[in-house]
Amino acid sequence: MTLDELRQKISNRSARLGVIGLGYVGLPVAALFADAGFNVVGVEIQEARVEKINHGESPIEGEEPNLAELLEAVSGSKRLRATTQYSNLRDRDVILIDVETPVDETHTPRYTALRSALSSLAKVLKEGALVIVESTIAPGTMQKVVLPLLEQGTGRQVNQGFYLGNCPERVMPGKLIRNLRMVSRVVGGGTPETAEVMAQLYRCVMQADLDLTDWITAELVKTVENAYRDVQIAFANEVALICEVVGGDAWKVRELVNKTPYRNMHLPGAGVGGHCIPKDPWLLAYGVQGEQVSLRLIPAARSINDGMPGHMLELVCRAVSRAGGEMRGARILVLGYAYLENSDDTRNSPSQVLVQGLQELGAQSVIHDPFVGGFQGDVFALAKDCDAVVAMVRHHVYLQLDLVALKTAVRRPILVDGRRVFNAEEARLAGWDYSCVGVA
Ligand code: SAJ
Repeated sequence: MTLDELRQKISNRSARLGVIGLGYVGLPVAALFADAGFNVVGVEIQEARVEKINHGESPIEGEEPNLAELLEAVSGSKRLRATTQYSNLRDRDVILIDVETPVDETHTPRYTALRSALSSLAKVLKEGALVIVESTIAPGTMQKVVLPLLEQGTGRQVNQGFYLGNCPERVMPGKLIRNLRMVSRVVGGGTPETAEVMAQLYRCVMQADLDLTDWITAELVKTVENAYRDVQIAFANEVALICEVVGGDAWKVRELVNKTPYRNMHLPGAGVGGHCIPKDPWLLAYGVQGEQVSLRLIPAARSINDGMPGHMLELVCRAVSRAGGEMRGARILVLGYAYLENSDDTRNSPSQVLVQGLQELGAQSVIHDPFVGGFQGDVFALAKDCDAVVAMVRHHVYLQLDLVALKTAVRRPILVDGRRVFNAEEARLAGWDYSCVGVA
């Protein structure tokens, strides 16, 4: 199949699509293309997810507007089918790869899932098919990892026996469908013509800008945009630590700083979690490993943000000590286990680090999270006999929490706020020993 033939098939929606990895990215992507009229096969290793999706149900909890309805519609129309078998990709004209690309404890990318997907795909890849990597990858990965695996696995040359692109996703939990439709994307084609065909495909499901470029630029833009955010958050967290010791309120300082033109100070908080921000700066850094450049700001920002759950633990220890208690044997209620407000996603969540720290001090953690399975109990029952309450996630349900009632449940009215969920005056009027990250 030539790119011109593929253009035709995209134009009349007869192109058969494959999506590898039906997670937070792959599933909404598959559903959107199916909804746009394409026949889509999704390959997913988790059998349980496959079953749910084939029954038109979303395996993603949390508030994801439109996803459930979309899945139900496309499942009914039989335009989206999930499977665990790569053999179902044999007749696919375009394959999107949406597998995880984590970094390990040494901050080295772990491309196991990516390599496995590429090797399995290469065995069945149709002549002339277009492969698009949507996962976030370190600069240089398309050239050094993806391309060799596909050429060796298929025995064919890129731009002749198959076509290859990189179009990093820009989804955000809670806005999966909206972002896929409305947020611009960088389209990195192996050749300008490949980028054009990729853009034609994406225009079938999105209304935002498509910036056509090459592989390395697409890899850089994605990792830089998240490293940028991580550095911005780290700056806010460092200002929070300053305010705590000099007698300020970082939240107020931020509001006033941001009244200055061209300022956009981010929110301080209990830490930085998720599958993007903690990882992508390390993917960017990996791209220059061994080169004559030593990165200082990006690793320092990671260190500051990774230190915030420990700082929350410190604030809890100080408050318990102020009340004459001790951490060993203390019962601590942790409000929020997801990494982001109103999401069920717990990947790299700061709460996990806090709970680990509490355990190491001999304290007992009691976890509540309205979105995370296993932690959705009654917050007042969980608060019973607790020595402190720590707000780690700004889930909307906590904004209406009755602090007067909650105080009657706990043993010690200590409230440590990692996301400025509560109003300090209200908390103190309700009898709480209230402290907040970034406030003296
Ligand atoms: N966080 C702060 N302070 C902030 C913003 C976030 O502490 O000012 C924390 C959050 O609590 C969370 C972590 O950082 O633990 C990440 O939050 P996030 O809002 O960046 O959400 P993510 O991880 O879903 O990031 C995604 C990214 N999108 C993609 O990679 C496609 C990021 O580029 C977006 O900027 C971000 O969503 C967004 O704007 O919502």
